[in-house]
Amino acid sequence: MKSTCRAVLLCVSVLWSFWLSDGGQERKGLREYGTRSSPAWCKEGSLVLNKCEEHCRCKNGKLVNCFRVRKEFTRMDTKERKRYINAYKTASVNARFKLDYQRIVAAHINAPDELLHTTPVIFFPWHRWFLVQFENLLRRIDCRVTLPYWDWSRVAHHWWRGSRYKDIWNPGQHGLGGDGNGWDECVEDGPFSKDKWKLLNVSGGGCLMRNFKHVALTGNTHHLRRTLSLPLKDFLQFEDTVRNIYHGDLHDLIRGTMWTSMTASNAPEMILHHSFLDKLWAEWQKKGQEYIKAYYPDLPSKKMPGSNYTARLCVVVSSFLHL
Ligand SMILES: [Cu+2]
Repeated sequence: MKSTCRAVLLCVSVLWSFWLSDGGQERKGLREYGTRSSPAWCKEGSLVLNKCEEHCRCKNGKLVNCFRVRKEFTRMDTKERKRYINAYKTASVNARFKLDYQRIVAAHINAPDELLHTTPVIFFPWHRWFLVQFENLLRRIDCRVTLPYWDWSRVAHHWWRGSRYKDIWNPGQHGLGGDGNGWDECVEDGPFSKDKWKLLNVSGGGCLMRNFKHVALTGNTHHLRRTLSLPLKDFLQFEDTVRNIYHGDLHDLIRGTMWTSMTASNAPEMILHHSFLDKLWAEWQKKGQEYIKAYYPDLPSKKMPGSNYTARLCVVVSSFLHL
């Protein structure tokens, strides 16, 4: 009973992180905690950052109820974006972390595709579990890192654009590089270009591939607003729209490594895409107590493929965050 209460409490904290996640804005007015154990300025009730940049509440001179903040990638500053990309690259190439990186990527490859992506029972909870595994790994490299999300709805009509400094596909060290070349689809610019980074053997090895199809996304801001406003009874419609339209669109239009579930989990953009889908689910859940567990209490209590967690548990993200 006690642990259930704790899980629910922490869940709220993590969902907050999504509400606060519009780039650097939310940091205004927050003071960095540093390493002092009992900061004199820790004003009762104020919100402060701890040394891992978690948002914490100041209570009796101590920082409590700390939670992670996930931010929108194109609204993060250059330094934060580079920090994330460096952690991601370190995880994927450094011998200390590579096996764990591979284990997570392989979990997506080895779980049956139909189960993960065509059954509503598992799609949201499984990918939430998957993202937290990734995030925990990156935070072993730099504890300030959280998974960013990419809100593609804001650029739905030109999502492939990489020419502007803030664009996700920008070729700079703070971007993911752009489209693949016309013949073997290899990405040739940015931190994941073919001369700098390779896919794992479990996903076929070789270069990261993209083959952008310049077609606008269905999920523009208007479409998303409509989907999120669906009433509780239409949960299955909400889930189906996110999974089949929003989720599928990006995989099908980026193509290359993102195109099949046998390789997609090795593409850096997969994390940013799924992190946004997870945020959409979190936004749905924050509409009310009954939305948090809509549909999922009826789930079987079997463990999910590749995971020690049941889908039911992953409805409440922080119950396995170990914060
Ligand atoms: Cu997937």
